[in-house]
Amino acid sequence: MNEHLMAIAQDISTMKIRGAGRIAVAAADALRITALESSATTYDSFVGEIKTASKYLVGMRPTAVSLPNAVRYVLWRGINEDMTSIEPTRLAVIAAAEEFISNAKDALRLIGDFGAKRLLSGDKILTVCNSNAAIEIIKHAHRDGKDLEVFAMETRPRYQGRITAKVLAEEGIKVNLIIDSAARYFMRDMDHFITGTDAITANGAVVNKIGTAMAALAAHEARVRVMVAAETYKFHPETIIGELVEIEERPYDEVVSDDAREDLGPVSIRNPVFDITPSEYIDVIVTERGIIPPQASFFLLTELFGWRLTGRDPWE
Ligand code: RI2
Repeated sequence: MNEHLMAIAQDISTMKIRGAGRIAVAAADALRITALESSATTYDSFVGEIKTASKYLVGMRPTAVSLPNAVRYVLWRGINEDMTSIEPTRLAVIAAAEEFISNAKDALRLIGDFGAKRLLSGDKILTVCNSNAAIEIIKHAHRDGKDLEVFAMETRPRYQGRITAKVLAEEGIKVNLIIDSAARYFMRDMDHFITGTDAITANGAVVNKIGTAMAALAAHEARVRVMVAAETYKFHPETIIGELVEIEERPYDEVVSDDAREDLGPVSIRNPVFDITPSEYIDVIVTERGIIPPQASFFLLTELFGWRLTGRDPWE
């Protein structure tokens, strides 16, 4: 397999490349590089190489649907079974990957634009983890001259909330870093809870970093609006035919040190990375196609994927 592709896949697996959007863009880029550098001499061996690379990539992280969706985008547009010559196929795969990457960038800009309209000067905003899409909304509103204050949940165990806090503070936004369990304490002062997502299901449930569902429940109880920022490639096509979203569980050493592990003896350390927020706790999902209620997820999914929903994965 292409060594650049394997390095990118490794970075996705170890979370050196993380964040559902960045993972998707990195996967599309890995396929672009594979197509560009392939030394295959026949159409069949070229397609075989791209499919093997795709299958390998989608196995790197199980929950973020952005990863298989990015790969689907490239394969559906790049590989056409009617085409039998290698060079046009290589160019089509490269073009599809470049198109995905460019669309992803445009989507972020539009999400920022649409979501920012719902924020008012003086608003206090809770965030979780580190989401480019959520950050884009906050930054956009700030650049529009709105005076905002952010409360960033630190997001144990990997503390991605610190990245969010730093990035927004660098923009000149007032930011407070809080421990995750302080979310309810501060909730009464919040106007919005803004989050990104790794996958949205057909029934409008939002899969996101562990702790999101707890904060959304507290927001619901306190009548604080919950806004989810999501490019449309975060919608999960297979949930429409009943598939469940697999929740990734990562190693114990993200939670405790080896010394603490030993000290705890037979205690098992569990580290699920994502949780599921039901649609009842979500007010709006901000996509590049506009703002939708979570209940519209089914319709958006059928529009996005249509007949392809029950088809075989293009890397099979
Ligand atoms: P953007 C992240 O997952 C977080 O859960 C974040 O909310 C989500 O991806 C979406 O991020 P992880 O890769 O695509 O850190 O909005 O596990 O950047």
